[in-house]
Amino acid sequence: MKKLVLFALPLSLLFAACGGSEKPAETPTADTSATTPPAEPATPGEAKITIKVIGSTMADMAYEPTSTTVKAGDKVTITLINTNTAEGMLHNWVLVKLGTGQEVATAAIAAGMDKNYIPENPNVLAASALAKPNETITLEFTAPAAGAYNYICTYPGHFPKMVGKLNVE
Ligand SMILES: [Cu+2]
Repeated sequence: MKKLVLFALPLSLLFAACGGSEKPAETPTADTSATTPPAEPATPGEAKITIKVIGSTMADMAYEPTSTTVKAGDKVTITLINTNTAEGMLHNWVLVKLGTGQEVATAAIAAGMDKNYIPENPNVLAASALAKPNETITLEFTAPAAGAYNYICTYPGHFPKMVGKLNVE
């Protein structure tokens, strides 16, 4: 007798569970299909980025911002604004492979002023001219493959004060 009751109980529970779980099961399915359609166009476009050089001494000079993001294959235009007014405060914007800033900056000194302190180095991916005090210059290049890169100023003594990170998605 006791066994019968015990057997009957789980059965009724099963039915109750089935009836109750049927409706909630439909809702998650509908939710998942609703989140799939919004797709972002992956086509590379144009990225226009303005970077200022702030500060007026070797101690406080810096890029602003110190990090920025573009998409792989983007036609990137960097507008470099040298806000320094002190004579001799020249700056450039050189895109280098991540972590190679010191190597490139050292090679830049050997390259000299005649070459805008841009060394012939495989770690250099793009480089602007030198911006004089109060000067604004632009540089165009195609964003490299996805990953992280550094941008540095190769004017002697400005690295590692002047360093930033370019993230390519
Ligand atoms: Cu500089």
